[in-house]
Amino acid sequence: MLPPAYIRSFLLTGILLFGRVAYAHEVGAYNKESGKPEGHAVIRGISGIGRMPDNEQVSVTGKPTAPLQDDAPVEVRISFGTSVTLRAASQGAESYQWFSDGEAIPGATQADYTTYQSGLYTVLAFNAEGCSSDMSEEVRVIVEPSATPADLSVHKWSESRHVVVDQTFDYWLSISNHGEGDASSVFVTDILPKELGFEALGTPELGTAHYELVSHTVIWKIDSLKEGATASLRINVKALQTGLVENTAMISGEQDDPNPSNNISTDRKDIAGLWVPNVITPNGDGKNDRLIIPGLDGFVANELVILNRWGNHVFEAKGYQHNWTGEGLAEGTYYYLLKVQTANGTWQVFKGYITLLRNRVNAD
Ligand SMILES: [Ca+2]
Ligand SMILES: [Ca+2]
Repeated sequence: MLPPAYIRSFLLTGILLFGRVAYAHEVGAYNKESGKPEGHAVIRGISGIGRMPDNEQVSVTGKPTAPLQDDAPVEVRISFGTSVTLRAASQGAESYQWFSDGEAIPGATQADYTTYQSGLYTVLAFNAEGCSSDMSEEVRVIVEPSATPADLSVHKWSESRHVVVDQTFDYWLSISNHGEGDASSVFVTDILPKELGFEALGTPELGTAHYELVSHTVIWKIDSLKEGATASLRINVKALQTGLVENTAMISGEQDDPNPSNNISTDRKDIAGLWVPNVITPNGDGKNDRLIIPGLDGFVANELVILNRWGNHVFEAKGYQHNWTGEGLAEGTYYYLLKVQTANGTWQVFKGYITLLRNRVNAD
């Protein structure tokens, strides 16, 4: 019989029977030397408010024994791609909870738990009353990487469309394992240059990805990339400055890589301050019917002049509203002169040709 060295009462939540309250008493004993609770029982009863349990319903259950006793191995080594099943054995246990590196593993509540990942594994046992055992001994699972080399590659590219300052656009990272073996602990990094602001990441096809603000780096981790497998990741950014943006991504894995030359990929993209289309087609089909100048509204002020081939002004605007349709003008080639004022007060001049087409196939 357990000496009642500690007694803790608690209400069983949500149970009310004809105005009476269900109680549970936890009864246990302390170990004199360690001072820790040792031995455990639960007595359940139903009583009127303010009275001791009248023992209408009583159950007494011993504490389950700690699973994974002394005979369990301390360390298990498995090779990459294989798994090991850990087994908890506890007297009086109804359910379990497995932990990896101290974190409860969701859904891992059976006596057996199968894993293919490294970690320090422990398990708790619960009896029918919900009393838990002591935490089990630890079992370390070590996954040893495959020794077969794997040729990883990364390819980085950006959207081909014109991008001006303050617009967002996408980069893509595409990775492959060309073999001959499977790759493990694959690590892809992409440092965004100062000309770009990070906006969002797509969901990677494999693994997990995040953006590290301090280092401006997209980090993409994949536990396992099988021989012949590919995966991609979309990175959405905003252009912050004009000029050529160079952006490099790198890949590495745990295995030897017989071809390091494809482990790095650079994309070069020209960010324009302005982009003036070189054709408009004012035929009412909704495509390129007006001269729309992306990026123009990012400037403090602007002045647009459009001239015909004889040098006559056919259109003039200060603070252009993207509304020139070439109305009343013949098809043909026109010349534009666009002045824009930047935030620091300086003026920049853009000039070039615009072709006006009315009755032909639309040029997008
Ligand atoms: Ca490679
Ligand atoms: Ca059109």
